[in-house]
Amino acid sequence: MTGGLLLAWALVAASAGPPLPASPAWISISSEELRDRYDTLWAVSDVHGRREQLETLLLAAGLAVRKPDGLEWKPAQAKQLLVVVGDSIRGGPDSRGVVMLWKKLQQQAQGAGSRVVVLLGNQEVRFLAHPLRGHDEYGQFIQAMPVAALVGSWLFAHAGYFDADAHDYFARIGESWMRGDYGFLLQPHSILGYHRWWKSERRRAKLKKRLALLGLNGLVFGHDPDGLGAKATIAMDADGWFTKLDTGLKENASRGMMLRCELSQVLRRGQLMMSDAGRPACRALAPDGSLREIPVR
Ligand SMILES: [Mn+2]
Repeated sequence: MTGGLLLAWALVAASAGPPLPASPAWISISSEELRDRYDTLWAVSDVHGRREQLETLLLAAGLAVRKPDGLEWKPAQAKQLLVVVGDSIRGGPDSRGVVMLWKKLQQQAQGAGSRVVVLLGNQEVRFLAHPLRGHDEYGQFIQAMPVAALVGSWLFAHAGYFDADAHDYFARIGESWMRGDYGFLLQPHSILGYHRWWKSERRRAKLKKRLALLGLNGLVFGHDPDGLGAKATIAMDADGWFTKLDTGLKENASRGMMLRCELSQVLRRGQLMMSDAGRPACRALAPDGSLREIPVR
């Protein structure tokens, strides 16, 4: 290795700080665990109570089968990791049906050698903060939802932006989540609440720096149906740092999509690569089962 290359490598290695500590308030899945346990990484967000549209997507993805009592995880469907990036509830007609389906699929996926991770969105936090929320199965499942997931080198979080040092910010998330005090997460500029931060180049640059300090190189988020300026579709930014998931199910702007990443294609030398020579490395699954190239914005 030449001196220049060695210096460049040392600078890159030194730029990442320590990883986040473990916490029940977020999920951490290392690149090694991804490589060893999963073939495919899926993500969906902002289902907003549209259970029928969600079922169509899960069937099209081959992750679920229809049984007389509703959808079930496909028994042989192993090595699939599905991350649900918040706002499963409110907007459409069947929030309870969506949450109970996640609960059932989460249990069945585990038995099949797969995993379903269901994260909080601002709508779930608003539900949890309400004094009259139920403490039944529905309320308990929502209360147990983590705030974010660190999967390989990507962060999955509903709005995605955080305006502080990552270790400080996640420490505060952990404290408030453990206490069941949702004021911090309810703030309009929280990691679950901040609308349209992606419109600001300055914020995008700041967020990239904060993610890089955690050793991360990508964010997958929902929350804004026009995220990155793309409506009714999943989209990726030109630098391959941001993927937005919300396709506008809340307002019936689309029938929904799921992000699908083949880990053999996107996992390179311990890092997830969102883009490959400027083109998105993942695909968008449409309700008709077709896999589409993700538009770049
Ligand atoms: Mn939202």
